[in-house]
Amino acid sequence: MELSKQNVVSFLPVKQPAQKNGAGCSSSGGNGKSGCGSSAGQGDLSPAAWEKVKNHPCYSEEAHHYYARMHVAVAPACNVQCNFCNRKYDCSNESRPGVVSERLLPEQAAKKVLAVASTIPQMTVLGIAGPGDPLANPEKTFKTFELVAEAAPDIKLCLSTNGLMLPDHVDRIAELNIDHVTITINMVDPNVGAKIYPWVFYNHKRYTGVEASRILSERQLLGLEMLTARGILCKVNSVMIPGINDRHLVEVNKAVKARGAFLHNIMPLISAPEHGTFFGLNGQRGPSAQELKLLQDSCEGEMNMMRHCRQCRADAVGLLGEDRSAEFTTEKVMAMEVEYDLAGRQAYQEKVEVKRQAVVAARNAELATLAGEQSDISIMIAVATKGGGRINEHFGHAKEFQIYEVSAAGSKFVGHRRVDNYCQGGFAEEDSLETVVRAINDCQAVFVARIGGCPRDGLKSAGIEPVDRFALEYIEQSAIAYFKEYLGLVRSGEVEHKQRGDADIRQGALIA
Ligand code: CLF
Ligand code: SF4
Repeated sequence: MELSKQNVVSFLPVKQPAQKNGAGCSSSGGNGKSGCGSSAGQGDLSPAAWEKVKNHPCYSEEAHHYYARMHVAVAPACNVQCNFCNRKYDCSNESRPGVVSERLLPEQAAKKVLAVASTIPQMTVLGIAGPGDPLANPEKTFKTFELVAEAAPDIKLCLSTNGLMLPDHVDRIAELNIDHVTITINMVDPNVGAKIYPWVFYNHKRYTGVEASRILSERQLLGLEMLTARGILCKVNSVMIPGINDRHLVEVNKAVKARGAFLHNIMPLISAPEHGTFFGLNGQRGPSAQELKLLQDSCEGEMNMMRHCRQCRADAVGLLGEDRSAEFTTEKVMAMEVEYDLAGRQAYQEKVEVKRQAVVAARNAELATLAGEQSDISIMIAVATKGGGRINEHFGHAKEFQIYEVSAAGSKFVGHRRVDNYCQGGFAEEDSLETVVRAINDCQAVFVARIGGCPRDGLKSAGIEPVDRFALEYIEQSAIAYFKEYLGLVRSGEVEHKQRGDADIRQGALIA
């Protein structure tokens, strides 16, 4: 992207703001590694694997800007107790704590899937992820998948489980063409597990302590091996619990990689006391943004890391990060006349692919202008976006910021930060500006479609440059252009490059 003369940059001189968590940024810079968790698209995936992931918003970071998923909450029971879960709410293995989903019967769920698919043609994946464990409710789970497979054969089926009962159901999973399975594996050492799982209920008996975790771990790893032997793509979710399994997750990463897992999603523990979980009530903290990123970076070798998980609710609908479930309550769905238009969905998705290719081409063209660039500098940029790979959200309306790391190797999506939106009901909330600053404090700049004068000044005084001159442009292309300018200013001595501080991961209750 070439900049016009009016677009001459006004980078802020870098200054270090107060660091809330005290952990200095030691970001290692984007290495440009390709993979499913990166924005690099097909990369080195086989054509068969690419076909499975290319429009799955969780298995492909790039796809999550364009394609939506939905969950149906048909599985209420659970056979495990996790210390980060309050059983009043949805399964925290794939949901943030404190969320309650509307529970459905399989027939209601199937009708809901058709209703959503007819309204949201870019909805490509049905996941069952709770509110308990889907395989502690196998009949309801598989009945729902059967009904959907028959009525909407183009929708990918996706299952998320704690893994305890997985080996018993692998054949059924394969028969039903469920080719994406997530297993939450928080440990491979039962001594670590005993600090996370007070009990498991297996073969009509309750087990506690180390024995409970030994059974769980053996069953999880066996299930993973059985699935990958059948060519089913497996993602492993792990909750990062500082002081309990944070260092150990490197071992978990190696163990699941050795058993053929396709993708590893390390998620932050969310443990606000108001969620009423054991960890929340006992003061167990979650990781800071940089602690999470450093662990993800250290696990990123041959293994694809997922960094765009939104810890969705068990009845989530829409793009990751948005929640349209209120449009599809049981009452509304049951009253809807649904006509499943397969051809219409396919035509829509073909148009999405054309837009997606344009974004990739623009990014690659901009990246080519960095060829031969030698620099160790990397910066992080927060982006306000509504999707489509563009900078198209007003600062005050953003409920989350996507975070990109940019270096001479290119740009890379490295996470997102949830915030209370600054503009609430037309009024600016000064307290929420502070929350936003803490959430993106490790970023050099924030890209927005528009921004008002007050938040602009507040961001600048925190050392974060508000940038609206790339409004409506492509995110990665703009990030690379900004980085080039930044490097130029550092080299000319106008800006002194310093790594920024740490940032907060939101712990409070969230509705979506
Ligand atoms: Fe749902 Fe999970 Fe399938 Fe995705 S979610 S069952 S793999 S379709 Fe995705 Fe949501 Fe994260 Fe899960 S963002 S919580 S990883
Ligand atoms: Fe809660 Fe899910 Fe753990 Fe069951 S598996 S206790 S529902 S977090």
